[in-house]
Amino acid sequence: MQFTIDHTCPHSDARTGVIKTAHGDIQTPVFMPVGTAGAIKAVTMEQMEQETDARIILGNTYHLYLRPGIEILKEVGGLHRFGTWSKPILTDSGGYQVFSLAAMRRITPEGVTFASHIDGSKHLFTPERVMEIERAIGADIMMAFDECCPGDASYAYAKQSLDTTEQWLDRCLKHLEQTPPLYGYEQALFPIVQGCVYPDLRRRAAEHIASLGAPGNAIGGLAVGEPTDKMYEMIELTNSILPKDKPRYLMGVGTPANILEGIARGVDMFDCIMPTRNARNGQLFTWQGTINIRNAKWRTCHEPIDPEGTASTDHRYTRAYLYHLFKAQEITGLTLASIHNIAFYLDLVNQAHDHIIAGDYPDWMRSVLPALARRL
Ligand code: PRF
Repeated sequence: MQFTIDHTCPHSDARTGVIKTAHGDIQTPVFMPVGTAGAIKAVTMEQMEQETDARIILGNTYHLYLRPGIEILKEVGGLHRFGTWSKPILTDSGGYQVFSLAAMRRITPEGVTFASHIDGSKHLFTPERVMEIERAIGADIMMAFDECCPGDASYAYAKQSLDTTEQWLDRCLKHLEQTPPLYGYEQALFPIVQGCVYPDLRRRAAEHIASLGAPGNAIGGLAVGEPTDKMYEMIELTNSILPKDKPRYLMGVGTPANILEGIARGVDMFDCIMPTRNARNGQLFTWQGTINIRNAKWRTCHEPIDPEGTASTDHRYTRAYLYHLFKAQEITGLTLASIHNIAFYLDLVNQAHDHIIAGDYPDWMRSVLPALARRL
């Protein structure tokens, strides 16, 4: 995997670049739509290709391991083939989903035992096991197995948690050195900086990870209940230490404003369930602000879903029609709203990209933030 930086912003830490993977190039900054169980909820792969500019999608180790299970994935040669997605895939390690979804989880230095949220069956995730699973899924980018501690964790808890995450990272790396990829192409491991909101822990984690020379690095443990200012402070601190010439991925973040602020602080990659989950609740992101399509004010609005939208469905269908679909609980409503929001998030990072190149990124960001925060 290779990362080249094409442009750096003279007024902020923003940059544009390209990540080269075995399944194609990824222009950065990039937003990665979340396909937890190997599907972007409510959207087909054809629609992802034709209606959005998605360049890489995310899968979750925790979910794919529980269902369909890695034997099925191995039989077909991995998730790219299983889901017919030929562009890059990144897998999260389960180090977050186990903590947010599984019941009865118990963390030991060895790993995490947990009960499946599907049938209550018991499982053990160790760093070695997670690497095996991510290899079998066939992700181009595999995330290290980490513990994400809550935004309000005590210093003592956060420190112990970071010790565990660092030991698990060493074990992930060692396991990968000793085992070849299953499908013959390169699968890059990204370490994850944890450390909660404690500057000395973040610094220690970032320095350790910077010394490893990984092909890319991630910032985890943010957007988990801490104040937004703290999140930005931790991003700045972490990015001041992580290598500049490697892609930086801010995990699970966030709102359109969070993404633009992250880009200004040198982040290249983002993922978040917000565009897809909020779409299913009727919330649409636009350059004019967010709208809730279930609001009665849209019942008679015969204007396009989004006159500025990049998806053809944004222009083909009207707000009144989408309002009707939501009211009638027609599942096509979920599809149209999800396509819209994914296309919007990709447009957001693409416009950021163009303004970094134009040299006016911070001014442009400041000019669009007020409208993005509006509720229409
Ligand atoms: N670790 C992992 N996945 C994540 C996170 C993390 O800290 C977050 C935190 N925002 C989202 N997804 N492995």
